[in-house]
Amino acid sequence: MLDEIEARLDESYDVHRLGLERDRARIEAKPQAIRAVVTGGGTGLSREWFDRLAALGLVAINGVGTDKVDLELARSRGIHVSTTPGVLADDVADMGMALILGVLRRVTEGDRFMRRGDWASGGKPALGASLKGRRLGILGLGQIGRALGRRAETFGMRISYWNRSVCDGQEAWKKFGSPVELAAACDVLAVCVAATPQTEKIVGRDVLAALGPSGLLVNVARGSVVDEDALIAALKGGVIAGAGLDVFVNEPKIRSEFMALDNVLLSPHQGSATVETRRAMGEIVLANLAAYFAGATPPTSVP
Ligand code: 8YV
Repeated sequence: MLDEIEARLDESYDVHRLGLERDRARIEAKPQAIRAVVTGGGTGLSREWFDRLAALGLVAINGVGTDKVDLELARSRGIHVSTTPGVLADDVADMGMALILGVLRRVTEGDRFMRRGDWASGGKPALGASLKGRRLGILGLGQIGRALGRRAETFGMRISYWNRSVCDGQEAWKKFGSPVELAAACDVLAVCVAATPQTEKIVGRDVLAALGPSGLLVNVARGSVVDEDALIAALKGGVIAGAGLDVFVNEPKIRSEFMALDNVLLSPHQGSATVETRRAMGEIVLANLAAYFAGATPPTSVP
């Protein structure tokens, strides 16, 4: 969260930050005093904390993902869960484009090449690959998937998608019946699907094999929707050509194998991490807290 949002939290509330040693001790000494929790989409709130916070009435997520919060448990205790919808899809889609461009045009590789002094000493940088004419498959056509498709179209990419439910108004893009069929028909597979029990490891060995040895995987959704064992094996064994990843299963302590792979562009979960979007997200978090503490329903609580 932006400092300015943190400061506004401090102006209105008695805030205890779990990451600060002294605050943590205060929370642990009197957990029943905590009435609302602000957390990240990738962090959520563990079952253990739910159990300890007896007076909890709101979990305000600074993000759109609810996969790290037990919604059933919240519902059974009458606890509101709010998110920050409608403000972050464009930036996450931009990150998707950044990863596609970064890998296909070898941006970080070129940066490393120059810093090593290889250019100056007569080395030849490797050629990249054009976006124009390449087939982009979008797995999950929600707001982020659509925003990515629109962007990629202007780069000359050919768009197709898979989505669990019917998507109206998307007739121009070809829809495939399964993730495997989509992967087999595209060069770049972009994962934009929400993390649910149904989408866990939806990108597994079969999808990666279908994507093929010149295929590229991009993930701006959640680590859990990709089988990381299968992905690491595919990247090592040439089953796919490369990957651009903004999300991982065990953030921030990601699998060390990723660091050793040259054909992967790694990003530390930065999809929504711009000043503008984090400001907009922060405003929504503040609005949800204000409503809850005024005795009203938080405006963007999950139904
Ligand atoms: C944030 C996210 O990076 O929206 C989400 O679910 O994961 C991201 O937008 C995260 O919530 C940080 O607070």
